[in-house]
Amino acid sequence: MLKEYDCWLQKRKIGLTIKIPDAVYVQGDSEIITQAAKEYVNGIQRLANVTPKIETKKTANSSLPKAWLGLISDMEKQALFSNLAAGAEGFVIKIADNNIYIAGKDDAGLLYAVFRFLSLLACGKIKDNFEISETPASSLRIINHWDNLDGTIERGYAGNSLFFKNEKIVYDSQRIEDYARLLASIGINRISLNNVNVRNRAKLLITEVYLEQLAELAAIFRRFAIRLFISVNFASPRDPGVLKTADPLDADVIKWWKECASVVYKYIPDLAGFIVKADSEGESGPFQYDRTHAHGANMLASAVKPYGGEIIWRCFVYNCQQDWRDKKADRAKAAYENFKPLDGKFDDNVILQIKFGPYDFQVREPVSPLFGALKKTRHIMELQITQEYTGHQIDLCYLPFMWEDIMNFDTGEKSIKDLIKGFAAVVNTGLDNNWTGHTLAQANLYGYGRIIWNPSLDAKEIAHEWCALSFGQNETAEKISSILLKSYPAYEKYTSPFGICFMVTPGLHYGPNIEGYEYSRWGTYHRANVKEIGIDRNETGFVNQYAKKNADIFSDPKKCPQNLLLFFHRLPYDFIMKNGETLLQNIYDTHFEGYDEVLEMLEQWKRLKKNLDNAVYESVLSRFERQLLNAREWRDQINTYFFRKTGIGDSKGRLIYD
Ligand code: GCV
Repeated sequence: MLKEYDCWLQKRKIGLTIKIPDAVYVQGDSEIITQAAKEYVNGIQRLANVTPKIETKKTANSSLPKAWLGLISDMEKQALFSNLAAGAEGFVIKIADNNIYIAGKDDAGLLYAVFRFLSLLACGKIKDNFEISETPASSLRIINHWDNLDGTIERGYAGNSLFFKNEKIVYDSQRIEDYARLLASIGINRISLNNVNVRNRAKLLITEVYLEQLAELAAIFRRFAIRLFISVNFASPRDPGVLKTADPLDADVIKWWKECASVVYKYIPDLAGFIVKADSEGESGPFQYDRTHAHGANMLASAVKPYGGEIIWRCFVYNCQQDWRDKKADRAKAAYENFKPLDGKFDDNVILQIKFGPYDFQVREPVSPLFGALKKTRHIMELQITQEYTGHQIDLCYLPFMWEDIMNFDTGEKSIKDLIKGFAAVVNTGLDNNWTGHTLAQANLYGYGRIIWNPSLDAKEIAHEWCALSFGQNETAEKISSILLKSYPAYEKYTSPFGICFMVTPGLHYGPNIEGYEYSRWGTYHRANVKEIGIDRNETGFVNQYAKKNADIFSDPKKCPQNLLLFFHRLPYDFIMKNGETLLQNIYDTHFEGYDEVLEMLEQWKRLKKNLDNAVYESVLSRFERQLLNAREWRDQINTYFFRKTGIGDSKGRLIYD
């Protein structure tokens, strides 16, 4: 039975496909290698209920088969891996003559190899003569927390912060170790703990007020090959009693950040660096001093450079005071307009972090045109695991379904999976016992790690893997996997139609409010009237931010992918879609279908009752019941809205609440 807390690292006696050797020989004694050995022993205990004996060189009995853990460079001497290669953080696993060889390219690679071996073992894939070599596709695999020092989490739906409470660093070290284990098991190698909106006392995280304790947290993550980033406030030097300015070209400001970095690195010598949200949604930034974002980022980069640190600079910069009457302004254009002209002007330890879409983590947006446009600047993609716009972990929405599409998007030159070598994601975890609020939302955290490690994996494979690891290799797992795969299309169908975005309740971002953002300052309008809906993004010029190949597709309503039609075009309700029906009829149909699909998922879940742990069954059931209400609300409000605007009913005669 699933123990929610253990996520995909369940204790379960599996049918073994190889003989597990009695001993494990560990070569190397670094902190991470020692952890890797512990994980091997614990993993074998939880899956096979035996405890392998750890051997060191001196005690090793070389004649017996063993599990061999070490670095590839050491094991290579035995000419074991002649046909397999691995790059940084990669590994090789090989089974031969009752021996298990688990070898990392480096210490982190060994840790990942152990977790991979255990998950393959749990899935029944390890057989005699098995060989595998893997290297992560991305070198930066980051988790961003938006945790506040008071313990709340911005856009968090799984309880309070794992790290902070009442303006203090407060944590359960066993729990943090368990968290680090979960993250390392899916290959995460960087984490930021505090919100990018760095307010009040969070500004002091880079001072001796908090650094000692932060260093203790860093030490736990370090054993799992995870390095910390800290979110900082660009305007910190301007705080009362410090300086009068935060101008990045001011000598005192430069000195202030250098001194700050020297203190921070004294406590956390391997700190990965700082993350900055500047000139964004009310946060200060270089614009206030007539400086560019390159000025701002490079100034901070030079402060952390002596210590090998990096600056992650977010590109979520847009005018959040827009006037809805101004038809020329287009928020979708902002990231490209702000950062493309600066391409090549950033220092080499600056990394731009760009949200995957031009808006803000919507259920359906095109990939931002900034990907593929930046040629001379390091940049990574920001995803959102926490379900801010995708159902608050009340509604089931399996996100790898969307991420698979993003990975395969061709920027005109290369696909995202070939182009982007780093990802960050706002995480969905908190103090809830199951970490993610909705137990099935664990699949989103798992899926993030897996897809950024290997972007060629598809959502289906990941769902199967997660279900098998969480529920065992059985029919129940298969059924849960099929529910997961239905969930994203269903969510997309019952919420805002065809890529139009932002019909959610303002601020909260759960549930429908069709015109909630229509007359506000946020710049996310759909401009529906009695005849038509959408923004013509040929007219605003947004389409031309893409490479020609994509601009040609997006600019033409006949070629534009249908799920993005209303992102790119302003269309009459009688526009004929691919299925020969009008846009309006398609809106009605998708909304009826979306609701029905939630109902079907709920019924499928009910049929699994006898095979599931009761607590898990009940908690997921209650969420499906709430999701059904939400889907009904969306269906009825959207359909009613368009029925009342157009006066044209459903051709199939279904009830629309007018
Ligand atoms: C951390 C959206 C969210 C904000 C978030 C912001 C960001 O606007 O609603 O809560 O702030 O994105 O990514 O900085």
